[in-house]
Amino acid sequence: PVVTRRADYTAPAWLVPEIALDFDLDPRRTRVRARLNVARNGAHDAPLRLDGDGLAPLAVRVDGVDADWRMDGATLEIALSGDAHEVETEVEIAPERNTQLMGLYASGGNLCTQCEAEGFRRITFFPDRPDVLTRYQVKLTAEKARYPVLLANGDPVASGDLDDGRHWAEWHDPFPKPCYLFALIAGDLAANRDTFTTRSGRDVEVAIWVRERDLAKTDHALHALKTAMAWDERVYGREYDLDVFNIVAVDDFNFGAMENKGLNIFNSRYILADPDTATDHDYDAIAAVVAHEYFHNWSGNRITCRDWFQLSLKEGFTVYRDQKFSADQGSAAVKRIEDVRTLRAAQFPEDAGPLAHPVRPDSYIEISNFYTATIYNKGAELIGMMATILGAEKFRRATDLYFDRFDGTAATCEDFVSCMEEAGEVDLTRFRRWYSQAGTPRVTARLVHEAGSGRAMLTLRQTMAPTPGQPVKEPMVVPLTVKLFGADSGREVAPEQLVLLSEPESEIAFESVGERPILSINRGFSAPVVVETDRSAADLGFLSGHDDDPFARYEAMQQLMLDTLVSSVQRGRGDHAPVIDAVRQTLLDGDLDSAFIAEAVLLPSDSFIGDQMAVVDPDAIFRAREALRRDLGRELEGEWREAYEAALANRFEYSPAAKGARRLKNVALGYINASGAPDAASLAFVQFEQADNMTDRQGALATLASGTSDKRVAALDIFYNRYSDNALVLDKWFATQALSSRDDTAQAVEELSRHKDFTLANPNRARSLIGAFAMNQRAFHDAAGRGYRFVADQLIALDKLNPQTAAKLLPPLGRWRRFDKDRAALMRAELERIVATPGLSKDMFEQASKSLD
Ligand code: DPP
Ligand code: ZN
Repeated sequence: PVVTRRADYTAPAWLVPEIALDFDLDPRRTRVRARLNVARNGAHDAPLRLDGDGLAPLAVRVDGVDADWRMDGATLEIALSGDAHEVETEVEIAPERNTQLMGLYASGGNLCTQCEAEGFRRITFFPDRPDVLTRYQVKLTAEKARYPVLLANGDPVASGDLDDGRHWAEWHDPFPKPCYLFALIAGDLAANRDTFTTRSGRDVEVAIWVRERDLAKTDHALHALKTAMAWDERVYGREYDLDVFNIVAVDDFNFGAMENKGLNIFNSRYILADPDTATDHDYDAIAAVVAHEYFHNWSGNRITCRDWFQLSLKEGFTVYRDQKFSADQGSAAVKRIEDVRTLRAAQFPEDAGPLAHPVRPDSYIEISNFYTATIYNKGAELIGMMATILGAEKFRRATDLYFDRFDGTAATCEDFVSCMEEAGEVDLTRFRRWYSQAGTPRVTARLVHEAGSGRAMLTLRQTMAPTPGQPVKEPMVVPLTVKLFGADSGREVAPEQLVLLSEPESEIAFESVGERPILSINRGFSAPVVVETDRSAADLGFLSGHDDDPFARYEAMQQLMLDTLVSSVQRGRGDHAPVIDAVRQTLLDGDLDSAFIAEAVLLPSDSFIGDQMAVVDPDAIFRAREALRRDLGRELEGEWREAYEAALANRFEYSPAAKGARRLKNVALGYINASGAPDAASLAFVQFEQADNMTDRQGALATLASGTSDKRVAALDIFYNRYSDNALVLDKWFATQALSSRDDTAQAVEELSRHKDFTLANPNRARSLIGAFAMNQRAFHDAAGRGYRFVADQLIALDKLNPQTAAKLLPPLGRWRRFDKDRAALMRAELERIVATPGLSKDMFEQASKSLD
């Protein structure tokens, strides 16, 4: 397979200022005529090369006459004599046979597109690279009865009926855009419409398009959209720029959603919500993704990426923007905790594994494999660190400069950082290493106090383990927010300050510290690093109850829990008392809100505990965690029941307070169940049956699904029958069982893969079973290798349909280095079997072969 390298970038030989596209739409046979105005870019005599994938030209004309052309592999090559020409091509494609869901495909009776990163070349011949910016004029023609709605990017300009039962519509997008932002939809859809008035007084028609029967589930997304539009005006000074903004939901989608100019296309799971079918988590995710795609209009569309190595330029920044947006809608502290948990669950393992890559990668085989937590979530942390270093005011000045200077262009990460530097009046030379070096820095912090002189010395040391292709690491710039509390008084003894650690080691002195200080560090998670301290259980207990930074408070509790669990795993037994005391203190703290309490008292996940250990022992981790859960359940049973009952009376409402109450209620239910209380299963079953919302119903179902009570099968059956016509809820039914902590989960999942509602053709469904199961550490890492074999079988089958989705599910199988010899050998054997599969996609080849190295 061909490796693409960042160092090889050259500007496009030909530009395409204008294109006219004419689609004759039909699921079996769609005719695509394209008229490109091409312009030679600079002095050279290179031919015009147009990317294609699975296309055969039916006609090629230059300036109206049949032209000389040849195919070079999948690329159409045309020799051109002048500096500007009109090039016409014609191809035929079959959307209904497109199982990759890249390009033009059929979903639920509609025709839709997904072009990022390289799907446009499956629709028509074109220089498929993000630095070719083109004005689009699009005509769609289709059978009217079947496809009454025809949408494309930009503004509608004309439409009409033909006398053969078909109709047509023309759309024009005045903003030059890369072809990955092209989109069209033909379908039988209904709209939830509204008007948004921009702050300069322009009216924008906004609409969310879904199938008629789902209309009632679109209010939340529509409200989120308008809230996001206003937020971007207020916080970043960015206004929407077209007269219409359309969002369409489809059921079969590789991504969560796509930011096509003026026509966002969404996976229906990030649009549809009502209390009966969507959890609070779903509601939050919908608002976040709607905002994310909307924000791309500026950070992504108006300013796009020069090449795909710059992907984090738009994704990291846009995730940062959507995270701040969500933080502004409710509890910023809880949002920060959730974001850090996601980073640790998805990105830290990536950085520590065979697929580690920098936020700005240097090479790829298949760019689809780089839509990763590193590009997105770590990329967002990089923006956050720069915002911290600059401060709010200068950060805003820097983003203004960036939007101003690079509007209408295809830019680079370097362009963004240089704006930060210029407007922020800081030197970010060394900070840039965050873009080029993979890996998670480890910072060791030691605090020594001399009682006599009142001086406290904080010694910080940073190290970073080698990653594939980067054996030696340079020191990073790590912004650490620190503060000291007095162990006796509990008061602040040194105010919060920002320390920029940029050397391998550095010392910070605090004067006039009269009592023994306790270190609070990486407050607010100011840097995406692992911090190691030698703080005692007592000090962590103190911070978990008293730190005034909510994140640091949460973090102290997590560290206390982790220390306890890791020592239990290693010694077979740990002292649970400090954790129980700290959890009690948090539970009974009347100043804390329920959402925060619920987050703080949750034990770290099996896999996060595993990440702390040299060799992961999934069974020992599971036992240690269950033992601590049981003791927490028993020792605090009264407190859990009180918390549970306090939340019982609430009727459904989507508000931060009501969400927090439900969160704490479900966490409490889990602990009551862990205590072994005889009535725990019936408590869960009553909640399951009486719930007026999906959060409570699924929370109860999850508790029952991990247990042994006779209510388990009943609840699963009731749930299935109640929602058998709702694909998104059935995904939850599959995922809940795949995440069960029962001993027979691997077997149950194998059986579920033969269930009549299971299909690999739908990415959500594939992820709900295969993806969820591979996250279930103990079940997936079954010592006999049953889980590995099952996942490999499924991925080999899925690869034939949808390589992109298959390859994204591979990483858990690639982490063999973290496990014992026997498991490692079993995992490697499956990776080898995948690599040896005839006809393997380059997506899977890249992921599996890199994982074996
Ligand atoms: N649609 C994906 C996202 O918004 C890729 N751009 O992140
Ligand atoms: Zn994005």
